Amino acid sequence: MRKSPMRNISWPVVQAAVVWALVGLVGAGTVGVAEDTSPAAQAESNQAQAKGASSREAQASPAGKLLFFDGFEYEVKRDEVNPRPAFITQGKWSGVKSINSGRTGAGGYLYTVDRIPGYKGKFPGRNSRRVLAIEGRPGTLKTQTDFYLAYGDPQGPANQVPGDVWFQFWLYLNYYDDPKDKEDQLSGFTNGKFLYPSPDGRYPTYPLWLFVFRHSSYVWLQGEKEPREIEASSYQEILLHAESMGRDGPYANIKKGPDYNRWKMGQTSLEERIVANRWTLVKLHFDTSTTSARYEAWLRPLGGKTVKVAEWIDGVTPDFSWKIPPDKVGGHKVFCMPTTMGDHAEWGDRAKNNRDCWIYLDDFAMATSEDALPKYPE
Ligand SMILES: [Ca+2]
Ligand SMILES: [Ca+2]
Repeated sequence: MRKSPMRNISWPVVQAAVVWALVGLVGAGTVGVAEDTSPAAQAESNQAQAKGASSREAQASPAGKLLFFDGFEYEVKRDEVNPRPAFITQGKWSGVKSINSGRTGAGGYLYTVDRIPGYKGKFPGRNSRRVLAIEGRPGTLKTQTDFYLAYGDPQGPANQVPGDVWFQFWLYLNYYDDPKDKEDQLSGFTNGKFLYPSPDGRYPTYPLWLFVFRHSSYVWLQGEKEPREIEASSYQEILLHAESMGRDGPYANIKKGPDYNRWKMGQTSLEERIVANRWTLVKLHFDTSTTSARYEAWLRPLGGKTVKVAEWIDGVTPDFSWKIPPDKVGGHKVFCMPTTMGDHAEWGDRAKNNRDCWIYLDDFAMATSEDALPKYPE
């Protein structure tokens, strides 16, 4: 049972249901009646916001639609409890759970910053003066986190996160040893979900895909005969990993893998990885809009080149299939980011290895096609 991260989610997200009731729904109801807070209006508002920064690209891509964009150019404080922070009022996220939003059991902070300890360069986002800080404390607290920003309305329509969906964001894992010991951010990373969608808005759930960060991963490198498990070279490096298990058995099927690994889609190239103290652009494509599914991922370091690091395509990737049952085809209502990091205290010794981490994120975007995502000159 514990081998599957899909099942590990169970307890933390029990609380998510409560959050939906308290923060997501009640929160939306407290907004003035003049303000349209429907997801469609929010997406439009955010799209307009993004267009302001990238009007040329938006005009040049009539086919695709930018559904959501947040550059995190607003202030959310770390050391002040606010149950309805600017993530909701300005960022248009539908919910938030963190220590500093006053939620118990969160195990982490979510806030925005205008500087990163130890980092001297510019932020990589459009006209960026602020970025999101994701501070996970599974090491200090010796248990799994359950903190997140939520997108989408569980009472709203299906496919608010479309079946064919693109995500893109800049990510920075900080490892900074302050000589004065005032701003140490000695991140380590063992494992954690990062994008956790739900088909019906409820949690825990079996999404059609789950995007995970891992220290140990199941990769199948191009040119190699078989997939294999590998460990990242340090805890300051993160491997991308996607899963598709399904309620009635694994949908993704890596045919040369053992039963317990058949749905774990690791990187297919290690030419690029997420490493500490460097901004990396992460671009993701999930398509479960037909019975034949796909997952692709690209990484691009700031100042570097784009490298495709994962390709799992039903009908194309050899010795692999990913068939979505016809009645499950489509997308999801909501997603949460990041949710769980580290292992739960109830799982015994494993939680002893948990580590704290400081992840920074800029220009989060979700779109219906690649050409609608913000572009950054190489
Ligand atoms: Ca920004
Ligand atoms: Ca230090």
